[in-house]
Formats: sequence, structure tokens, C-alpha cells
Amino acid sequence: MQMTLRWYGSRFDTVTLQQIRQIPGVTGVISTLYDTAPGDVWELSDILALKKEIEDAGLSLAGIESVNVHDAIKAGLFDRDKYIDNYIATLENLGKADIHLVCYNFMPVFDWTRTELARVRPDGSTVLAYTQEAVDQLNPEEMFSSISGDTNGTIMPGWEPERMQHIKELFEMYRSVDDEALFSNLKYFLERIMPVCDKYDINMAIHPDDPAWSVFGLPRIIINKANILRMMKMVDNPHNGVTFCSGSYGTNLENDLPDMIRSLKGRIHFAHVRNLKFHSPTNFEESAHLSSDGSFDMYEIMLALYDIGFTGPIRPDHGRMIWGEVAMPGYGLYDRALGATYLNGLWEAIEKSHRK
Ligand code: CS2
Ligand code: MN
Repeated sequence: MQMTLRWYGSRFDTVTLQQIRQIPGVTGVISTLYDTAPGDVWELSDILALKKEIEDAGLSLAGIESVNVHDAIKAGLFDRDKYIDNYIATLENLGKADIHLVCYNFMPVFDWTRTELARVRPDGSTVLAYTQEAVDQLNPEEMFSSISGDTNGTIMPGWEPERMQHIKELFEMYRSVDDEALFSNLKYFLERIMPVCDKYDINMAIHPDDPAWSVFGLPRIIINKANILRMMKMVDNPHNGVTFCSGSYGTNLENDLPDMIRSLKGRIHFAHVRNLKFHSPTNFEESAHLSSDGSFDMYEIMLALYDIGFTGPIRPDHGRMIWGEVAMPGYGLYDRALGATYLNGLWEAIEKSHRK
């Protein structure tokens, strides 16, 4: 595996490439053109400039997170082909720039949903958290305003203010889209993009829905083993693969994470590894990565990745806010650096204990 960190680009991230370069064992970043909107064609020159900036700092651009999918594609609207053509043009430019990993998601309206961005833990750190009770009391249109005060002045991925202004229309767009329709819209999209992925050897890695159940009555399909295996089968091409995000699949305690990893052998192209601490099955917070700080056995997760021969990029996912850092919630430097170091330690121990 290759240890990486997510980086939003020098104009948007509080963390610098020079800082990332000093985290032992982190050799690359996962980045994006953060100022593009879903449906835009990414220019080759912009991609190459991003790549050069990263390489000049002594790191590699290990993949893109995310190339976001336009809602017309997810909702299966009449004009979806135009947006798929644009997506294909972006993939073509990424392929020309020698980039072979694209993370994306297929969640209607919202990307991940949290109800608190700065829950205070006993040690004084703050973390992202979720309670179903809070969601049940909220009108989806209020969701954004209820958390926007805690973003530390940053733009949260998937929660761009311009997008949130149109939230009513977005909900309207998905009114007749149920799980089956969403599956079939995903199949249509994948079938259209697979030829360009085959041509440039681009691994598409779908990110799970977070939390892994329906929120605000919206359909959600990338939530468990049965559904993800169905998706792998419905477009049976190795380029149709998965971002295995332990913190997202893990929101549903019925998901057996190591078992899911083993069942996806050969199709996991990217891994997000983080821990959650549950107070009840629908009240959880994003704890430190260490097993004992949360509810997951991180050793077993890393061992499962090792067992399937995982060689792709991996990254610590959301970190806590510690040591007075002010950054995009989940994306500060300090706790993600601790997470990367811990995961690297687990990996080293697993590798050495498997030496014949
Ligand atoms: C998130 C998402 O958990 C995560 O990694 O922060 O925003 C994720 O990057 C997207 O859903 C992937 O498209
Ligand atoms: Mn993730």
C-alpha cells in the first residue's frame, strides 16, 4: 500500500505540502481541482499544474478525490448524457496526465452527513459526530445552517454554500428516485465510462454513503456487503471498484468490516481507514484512529487489507481537531499525521509477522 493524505490544493487547504512531506511514511497526496463544479470538464493544463506542484514538493499525486458526479446523472434526468460526456472528457484528461485512480460517490443531494462538526471529547479535542435524533428533528433545509458556524471558515466538500442554496430543487429532483432507480442510474453511468477507464487504466473507486442508511428519506445504496457486491457484478469490470472507507461502512454496526474487505478482493482500489466511537447504534463520533479509542479493531481492518494483497493508496480519514489547530473539520494536520503513523505501524508489524 501507499500511505497518503487528502489535500485540497494550496488555495483551499490549511495544511501545506511541505508539512505533509514531513510525516514519516507519507509519500503521496490524494487531491482534486476543488474549484470545479460537478459537470465541469477538467482542463488538462489544470491537472498537470496540480500534479507538478505536488511532485515539486517531493510527493506523488496518488489519485483524485473526488470527481463529483452531477445530480442529473444520479437522478437519471433527460440531460444526463451531456454530463456523462463531460465526465468522460475529464477522465480522458486525467488519463493523459497519467492518473489512474478516481474516487467518487453516488449519494443524492448530500455528501456525508454529520450533525455536529465540533463535539468536545473528554480530552478537550473536538470531532465530527452524528446522532439520528438530531437528524430526525431537522428539516433538511436547515441542516446546512445548523452546522455552518463550525466550519472554521473553510468550504466543506459536498456542502458548498451555492449548492445548499438550491437544496429544495435538489430534493425535488430525486422525488421519484428510489433505490432501484439509483442502482440503474449508476449502472448506466458506469457502462458509459468503462471504455475510457479501460483505455487509460483508470480505477473508479466508489465511496460509500455516509451514514450507511437513508437520511431525510433519500435513497442510499452503497451501504453494505450485499449492495456493493451487486454493484461489482452489475458492471463486472475490474475498473469498477471501491473506496473502502471503514468509517462510512462502519456507521452501520451490522457491517463486518474485515469480512467486507475480504469479499472485495481485487476491487478495492483505495482505502480510507478511521475509527468511530459509538455511544448507541445511532450516536457516534469520529474518535482517534487507535483501536482502543473507538469501537473498531483497526488491526483486523489492516490485516484484512494485507490478506487481500492490497497495493493501492490508503489514507487516514477525518482526524480530530487537537493542539489548538484551526482547519477544515476532519482535515487538520496533526491528528491525521498521528493516524497515518499509527496505520503505518500496524502495517509494518503485520508485514514482519508474516515473513516466512
Ligand atoms: C468524505 C467524503 O469520508 C470521506 O472521505 O470526506 O467527502 C468523500 O471524500 C466523498 O464522499 C468521496 O466522493
Ligand atoms: Mn471516507
